[in-house]
Amino acid sequence: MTVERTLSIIKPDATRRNITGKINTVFEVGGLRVVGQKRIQLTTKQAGAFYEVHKDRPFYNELVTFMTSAPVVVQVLEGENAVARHRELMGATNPEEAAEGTVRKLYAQSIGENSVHGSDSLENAEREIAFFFAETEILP
Ligand code: DAT
Ligand code: MG
Repeated sequence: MTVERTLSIIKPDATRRNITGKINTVFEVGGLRVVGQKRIQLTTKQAGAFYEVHKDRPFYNELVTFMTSAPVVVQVLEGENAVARHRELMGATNPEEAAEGTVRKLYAQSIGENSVHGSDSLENAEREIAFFFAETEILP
């Protein structure tokens, strides 16, 4: 049994549609717990740095513009195998390929406006959590 933490972001398409609670219900029912949470407006600089890994991809500018288009909810989720479990509950990047019952199948609007971000490895989770949260802001 490995309890992990992962970084979750509820994206602008979802804050705009007032469905952050519906999304977190999927995560909570799925066994994850919100242990840190804030609603913030990302700057272009922050969004660009957060998604730096994608800087050479054709969708990078579109992604940064979208992520700064409305507030986001950044949160730390904790639970058994949280990194993989969260990705499972999110569903595939492209909502057309996402499994039934996943957040992206239920709520995503397109491959770009896909409602949620989740860390893809434990190493990235640690880095991404530290990007947004001080240790004192995480309250299990
Ligand atoms: P994920 O968010 O599932 O980890 P990713 O890391 O490959 O997916 O891409 C990061 C985000 O970039 C993704 O959530 C939405 C956007 N994106 C990815 N592929 C895209 C594409 N082909 N067209 C437009 N946006 C895309
Ligand atoms: Mg990713």
